[in-house]
Amino acid sequence: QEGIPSLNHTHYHTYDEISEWLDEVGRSCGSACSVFSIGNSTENRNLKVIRIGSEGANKPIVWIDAGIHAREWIAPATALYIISKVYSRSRLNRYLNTKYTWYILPLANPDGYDYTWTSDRLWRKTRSVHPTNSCRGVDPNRNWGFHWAGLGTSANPCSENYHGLQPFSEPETQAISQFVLSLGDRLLVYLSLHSYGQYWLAPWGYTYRVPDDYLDMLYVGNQAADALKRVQGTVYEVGASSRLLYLAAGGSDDWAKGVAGVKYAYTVELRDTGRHGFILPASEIQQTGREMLQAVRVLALIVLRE
Ligand code: ING
Ligand code: ZN
Repeated sequence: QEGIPSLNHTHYHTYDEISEWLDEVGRSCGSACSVFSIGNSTENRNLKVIRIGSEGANKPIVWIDAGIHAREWIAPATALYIISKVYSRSRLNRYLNTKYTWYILPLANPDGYDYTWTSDRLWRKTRSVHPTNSCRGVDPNRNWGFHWAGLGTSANPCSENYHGLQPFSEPETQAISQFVLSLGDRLLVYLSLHSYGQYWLAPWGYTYRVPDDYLDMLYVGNQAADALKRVQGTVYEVGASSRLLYLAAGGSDDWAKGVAGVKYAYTVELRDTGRHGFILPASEIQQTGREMLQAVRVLALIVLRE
């Protein structure tokens, strides 16, 4: 814990606060981490990633992104919690950071996130402009280049599930996908944090069929959910997103598995199950973070031993 600036996990933070904190962490962590931008949003905000653990030629990589959807505030808050704890110098962390390189992007849709603070708390999409239409934004979880514009997406720019004019039309999904591809075959785990519902979701989203190695994914997902439950009893359901939720093509985990070839690609729907929904009280950030951190650690340990 020593060394990096602390962050208050009892309330949510603005884009500027998060951005500033990440830079401070980057300045103070020495060689143990590095903070850099992988691209820019439509409104020119940085997409800031933190790498934790040294870069080693053969080290496996865990990727975590959060905030693809603007209104799902608990997702970035949980990513920040994980960053502040995964970095701490406990024996387990030292072990995990020696074995793995972690890449975490807490705000995958910074324009949308900022907009939820200033104008519309329930905004979901990006903030890109479509000249032929008054509605703004694309659903960044329907915009990825795998079965793009398939089932569960919309061609209507005013829809919450608008897939955009083409795959990766959004600078955010474009930049993230390019960076994820650059990580190559050392990338073993892709996690995308959303809310809400308490689900640990595996591909596919574009079809009711499941991947060939679905049982492996289910096994690891169940281990993560069990670890999460052991912390304070919170229950997450594990399964394919098309079966537990609905069909949705062009999602990031489908792309991570189908195109980037990441075996363990999941979308996690964090707390709660609907009582507060997207407006989860800030008093639940620490508990959500604590149980999720444990799930992620166990997942990493299992995948390593395989
Ligand atoms: N849910 C996800 C959504 O984008 C999902 C569900 C997961 C779809 C994985 C596709 C792939 O609709 C939320 N809450 O965003
Ligand atoms: Zn979402």
